[in-house]
Amino acid sequence: MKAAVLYEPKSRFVVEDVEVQEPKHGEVMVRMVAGGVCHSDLHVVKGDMVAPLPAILGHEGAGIVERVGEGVTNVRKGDHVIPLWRLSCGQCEWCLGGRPALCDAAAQIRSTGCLLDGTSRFRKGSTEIKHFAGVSTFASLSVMMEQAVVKIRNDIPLEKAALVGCGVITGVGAVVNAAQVRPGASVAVFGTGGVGLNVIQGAALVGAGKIIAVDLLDNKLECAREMGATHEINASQTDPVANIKELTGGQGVDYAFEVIGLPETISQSVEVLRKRGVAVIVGVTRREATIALETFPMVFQERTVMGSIYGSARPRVDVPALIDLYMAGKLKLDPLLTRTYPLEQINEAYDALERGETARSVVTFS
Ligand code: PAD
Ligand code: ZN
Repeated sequence: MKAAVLYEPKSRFVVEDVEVQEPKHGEVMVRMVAGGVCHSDLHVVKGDMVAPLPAILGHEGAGIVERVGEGVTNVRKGDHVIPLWRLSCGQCEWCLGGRPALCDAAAQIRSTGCLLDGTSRFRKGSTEIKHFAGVSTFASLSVMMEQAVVKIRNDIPLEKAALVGCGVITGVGAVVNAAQVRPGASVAVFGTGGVGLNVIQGAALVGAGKIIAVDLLDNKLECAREMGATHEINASQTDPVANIKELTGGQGVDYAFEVIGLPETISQSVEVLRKRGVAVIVGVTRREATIALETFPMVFQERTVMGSIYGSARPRVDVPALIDLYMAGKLKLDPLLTRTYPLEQINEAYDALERGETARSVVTFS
């Protein structure tokens, strides 16, 4: 099978033939149809986020079950599925407590680059190739745990459905599950890429009032308006903090979302809060990053700062529900999918993401 392998940080993807082994007990083999080009993989490429390498990256995607290992009961050959980059074991404290995105087994998979039995299903000659986040969606045939796939209806095009597996659930979930934005509330969103646009879409879905989009690029801000932003600020031309204060009568916003992953914009998202405001950090920074927090407003204005991983969602329930919303015409996926690339052009797809030319693109497999 063909896959995009990253051998070391700060290098390019190598698209090559990789040997894939049969799914073992509790595992499924998925024929990937589309793999989403999300910024989180780019953090690994740049060495800002550490993952066991060499690995087949990719964590957003959609495909069709090709084969199932022994004991698999949730899905069967031919099912359309979305891989979950945080699987939920269903047994740990976090899964049982309704927080499957924090599953302990998912953390183990991520840190080892292996499936739950501690081994990998990918090889290139004598070299073991690791799994990324347990899903490795940049592979024409990938193997993952049964708990890492969710079956979806088969009447949605899989390139569109792929986006739900990370960008959509992360962005919409940050609004609905993490912040629990109230109708009429004011919202600022720093960074309107593939994930930030879905924060905007989530805010529009729950009936937020002002939805203020902040980015450095006009093309992203145009897309933000299409997704439901009511105001746009180009932070390369003007101070976003002063501008947001001005747009809110000097008060600031009820909710601010940072969807870039930079300490300075995280600080800005806290600075723009009004009394009882909530800042949600979604963007992934370099591992060692810190921010300084002005403590007085935290206390005297009762501010909250929180993080959100995987939309603080329950993906097995939320993924099919989001797809139903799209099919009912209530969730936007079409304007998000800017481009489709063959897997062979994955490096070009990431170059275009870095230059800010695409909102979300997917790679497809011939
Ligand atoms: P993206 O590259 O599509 O979007 C980032 C956007 O930020 C772009 O539109 C940039 O122009 C804009 N930007 C960059 N610098 C600034 C700045 N100083 N001020 C304003 N705007 C700026 O990335 P993405 O949407 O795929 O991912 C965004 C982040 O979210 C990234 O750090 C990714 O790793 C993280 C992420 N987190 C989760 C999670 O569960 N928390 C899931 C998926 C992605
Ligand atoms: Zn992602």
